[in-house]
Amino acid sequence: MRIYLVSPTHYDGSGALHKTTRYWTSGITLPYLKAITPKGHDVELVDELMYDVDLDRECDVVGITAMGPQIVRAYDLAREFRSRGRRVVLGGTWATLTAEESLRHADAVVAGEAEDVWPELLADFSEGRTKGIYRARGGWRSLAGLAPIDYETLPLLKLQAFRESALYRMYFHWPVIFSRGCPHPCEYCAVQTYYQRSYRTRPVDDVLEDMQRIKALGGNRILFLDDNPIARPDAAKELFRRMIPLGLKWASQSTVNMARDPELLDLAARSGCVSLSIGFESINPESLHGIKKDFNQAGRFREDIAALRAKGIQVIALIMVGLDGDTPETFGRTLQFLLDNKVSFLKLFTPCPYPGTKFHDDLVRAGRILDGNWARYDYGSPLIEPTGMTTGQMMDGFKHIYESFYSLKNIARRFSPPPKGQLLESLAYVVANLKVNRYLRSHERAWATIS
Ligand code: B12
Ligand code: SF4
Repeated sequence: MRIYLVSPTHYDGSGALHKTTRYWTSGITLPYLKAITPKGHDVELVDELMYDVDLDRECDVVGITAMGPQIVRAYDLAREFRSRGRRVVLGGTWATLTAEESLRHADAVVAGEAEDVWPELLADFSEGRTKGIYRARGGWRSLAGLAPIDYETLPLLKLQAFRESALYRMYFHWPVIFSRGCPHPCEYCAVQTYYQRSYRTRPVDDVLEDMQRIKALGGNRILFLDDNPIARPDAAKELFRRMIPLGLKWASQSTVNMARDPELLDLAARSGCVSLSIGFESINPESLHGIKKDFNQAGRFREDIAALRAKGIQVIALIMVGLDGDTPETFGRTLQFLLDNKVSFLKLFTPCPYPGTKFHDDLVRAGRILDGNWARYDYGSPLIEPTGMTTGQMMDGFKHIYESFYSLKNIARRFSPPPKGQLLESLAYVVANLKVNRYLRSHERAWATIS
């Protein structure tokens, strides 16, 4: 069969499609689905963030993935394709956690990991039938020997630009996966919900093989697409130790626990870690308790950030505002904390109740969800009624922190001095901060989409 795999973009505040001509990394969901597609099928892929989806493409099956607010566009695309006689499959985090709803928009839904059910689904489609929801079964499969993706045709990689431009080579981060899942209990999190708090790592040899393939293409900047690559510290230490001779630079998400294990942190830095996105979420212990993220221990953040900066690692802070336990007074303290500790980059979130999570279910029961339009389930929309402030105060505080954090004065303050060593990285971060400063001033709803 001819299979067309699509990663949709999302609609911006004005209802237009959010597009870009350049992106700092690329997803691997579609290349990986292509890699696990049984032989004999013809697979094409498109990421709508950068390219247009061809609604009239001659094909037998359209497979659509979706993250967060992209789900609304995914449903719209599904409708368009089905009206043209194509059969549509939806998969990914959102479709998994709302499988029954998603099936109303498609001929089939893959709920959970696709490895074992995708071939079965395609076989059914070939024979003109569908079972509706194809749920991954048989427990969490081993991650040894995952099908290798074709790195040269990553959907958002501009290979020509990569070959020709040193700036693009600094900008583009090659995606690699070390682990899947996360064992922590954070109640708002779609990841632990999807993976049911399971956690698996790939054999280090397999990961190094991916890195060698990237190096062979001239790449030396890696982005781990993991949510928590250090949940098994011994496995992470083995990986980092063996990465040292490769001489790569890498970035990742991580829990703050990275800063609390000196051996792990040292190996991370020596293996080329230059920046980490860390879900601090709140400086308020009570707010962390409310979302079951007590392991973060806000009282240690100051020391943690200092430890990371001392290793030359740029800290990207992920912070939620408007949690239960927050009051209008929390905004000022949060901003002060970010400035005093010289955080390099900030992503703010208003609480987002992703359907399927306990956080969502509790808020539905409490009647506190303000908006059921999935298109608004982005980083910065008022989706839940806060308890310690009005919704207006939450949004004003959100904008105030962003504006102040990215003001020219505070950019200068945060990078004086920059994290130890890695001066070129710091310079790149200053440029990124200046870009955000400009972007925030020129885009009304930029707050909701920084990623
Ligand atoms: C890497 C990543 C990114 C990268 C790459 C994005 C991309 N386009 O691929 C970056 C950092 C850019 C990113 C951005 C965003 N992300 Co993101 N991202 C992830 C992350 C960490 C890993 C996803 C991944 O690649 N996994 C590896 C692949 C192989 O696994 P997979 O995608 O799950 O696919 C498997 C199955 O799910 C299934 N499957 C998936 N799709 C489909 C489709 C079909 C047809 C089939 C058959 C099967 C199938 O098959 C695969 C093999 O088993 C996840 C967290 C997570 N662990 O899922 C968040 C996550 C998916 N992202 C999320 C969000 C919200 C976003 C943003 C919308 C945030 C924002 N507001 O900007 C943006 C969207 C940007 C964009 N336009 O793409 C949320 C989604 C929440 C939800 N309930 O939907 C997650 C769960 C993070 C979270 N903590 O909540 N993201
Ligand atoms: S630590 Fe991060 S990935 Fe893990 S459950 Fe909490 S929010 Fe989710």
